[in-house]
Amino acid sequence: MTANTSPLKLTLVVAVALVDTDNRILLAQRPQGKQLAGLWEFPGGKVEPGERPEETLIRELHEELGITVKEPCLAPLTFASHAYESFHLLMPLYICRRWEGFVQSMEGQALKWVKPQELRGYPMPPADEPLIPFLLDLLGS
Ligand code: 9L3
Ligand code: MG
Repeated sequence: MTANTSPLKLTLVVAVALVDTDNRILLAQRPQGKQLAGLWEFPGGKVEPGERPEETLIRELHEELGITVKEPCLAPLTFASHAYESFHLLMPLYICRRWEGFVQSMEGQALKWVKPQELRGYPMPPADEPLIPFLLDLLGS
């Protein structure tokens, strides 16, 4: 066995499949200047120290999309993970069908409501792409 010389930096990021009444899912385009710029992701962000993942998601949805989500509306769906060169991303995906307010781009990011069967047409970060089959199963293709 080889000794593991570099500690694995684990980064916890939460993401959400926001689903509207037409069964469409919201994708957000990562802005220029950020890592993975131009790719379409399920909205979310990094869990800050002292936060529970659900609290992170509520905060991020408010900051990025201007909507208010209540914790019981967030149902855990599955996990994604991806090993980048400098860290390992662990990303629980939640589903959310109920929120207050209108979804708007608070940080200048492009937003798109996408039918499940059209998700594959949007280039995604490597952690997000493997989540598509779960959503197709859940929402129908
Ligand atoms: N990330 C991947 N897919 C997502 C989200 C919300 C985030 N659906 C990745 C991109 C970055 C890291 O997580 O490598 C942290 O995200 P951010 O804080 O740069 O948005
Ligand atoms: Mg984010």
